[in-house]
Amino acid sequence: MSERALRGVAARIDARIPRPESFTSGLRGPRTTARIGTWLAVTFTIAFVTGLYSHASQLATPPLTLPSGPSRLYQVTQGLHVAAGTASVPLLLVKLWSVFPRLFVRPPRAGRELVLNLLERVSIALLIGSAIFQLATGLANSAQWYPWSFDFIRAHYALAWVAIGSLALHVAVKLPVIRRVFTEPVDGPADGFDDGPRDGAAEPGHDGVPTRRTLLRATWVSAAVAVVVTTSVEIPGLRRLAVLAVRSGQGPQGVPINRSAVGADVAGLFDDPAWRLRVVGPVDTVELSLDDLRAMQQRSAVLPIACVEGWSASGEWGGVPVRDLVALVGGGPDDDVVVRSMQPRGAYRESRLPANFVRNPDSLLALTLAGEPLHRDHGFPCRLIAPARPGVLQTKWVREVEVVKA
Ligand SMILES: Nc1nc2c(c(=O)[nH]1)N[C@H]1C(S)=C(S)[C@@H](COP(=O)(O)O)O[C@H]1N2
Ligand SMILES: [Mo]
Repeated sequence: MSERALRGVAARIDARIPRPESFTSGLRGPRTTARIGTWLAVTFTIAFVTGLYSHASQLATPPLTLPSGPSRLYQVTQGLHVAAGTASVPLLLVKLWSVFPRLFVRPPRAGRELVLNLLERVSIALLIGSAIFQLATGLANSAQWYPWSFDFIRAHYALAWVAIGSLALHVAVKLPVIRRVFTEPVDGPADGFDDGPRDGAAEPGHDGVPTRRTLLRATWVSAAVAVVVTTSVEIPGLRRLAVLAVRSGQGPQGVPINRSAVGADVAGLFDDPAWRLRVVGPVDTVELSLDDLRAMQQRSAVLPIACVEGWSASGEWGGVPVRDLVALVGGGPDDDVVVRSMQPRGAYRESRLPANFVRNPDSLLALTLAGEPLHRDHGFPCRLIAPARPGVLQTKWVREVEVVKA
């Protein structure tokens, strides 16, 4: 093909790609984008900080000592994490809509401008890509749907750094525009921008086109509704509104079930009369029957199960403080405890309780919930329940407790 013919083809393709002017809604533009963007920066920062905390909580040996109280700490931070992510979905959709025409700005021809333009586009592609990835995988996770083959925790954690890093860069680059936006009125004429209606389009607030203020309010309301209908949080009255939540708060003994005894392959093991709890320590190893455990000093505590997936529910648990078991086998106050389930396979069959959690008297090897022996699906004959701890670490159907050096 001759160069002329090539140019002809290129021109025809170019003519078919829309131009920013092809999009006529006057509701788009910096005054909309920067306001929604500010909210997104807030929700992403909340999700990032609470996500880091959740990630650290789930490490076998966290890099720093995390507090074992107040008992609802993890319930609150993980509730915030899921709520912030959920609110981000409508915010991100409206924000992407508001900047969509800018995708079709033709890049500069050459030189320094072209390089800078490409760099900016790469950073925005990273931001949008990682943001969509985080929201999609997080949402699927809270719906207990795992349609992928990669390790969710590692991928969600790694991409969190990409998202927050490219977000910080983006805010820094856009800071002059953002500052200007907040000095201009939301609606009506503005000095600083050329974001009014395109030729031939109706102005916001006229001829049936809503004002920017209306668009922004509708966006805030959709974000709030998305959170309320999906997040089954323990706020009185709110749970009944969570019609789209995966876990409603129903379940035996008032607490939902994550994995059942049959699902964990422990049916036939958990009610074996020969079951004994093995407690392994630096000085002694003892085997305790359920009656032995019931004969020990009992303690009760109201503690939540707070699943990483975002649901949570509190119950009154009764049982033996873990620290009493540690003392029984000669462990000390600075020892950690590893709790092992009789579940034959699965990621959550073992967890480690750091020493400061062991020292907390509300960390229980629970035998009862709501005053009754544990339901088989809540971990009969006994389970770990400790304050300020992710649900995944509240090991059910416990077989062994081992005292280990921190
Ligand atoms: N052995 C074992 N313990 C487990 C699990 C598991 O799969 N196996 N799931 C964990 C998760 S993810 C949660 S949220 C809680 C839920 O406890 P519940 O089913 O009693 O509400 O149990 C935890 N303990
Ligand atoms: Mo969970």
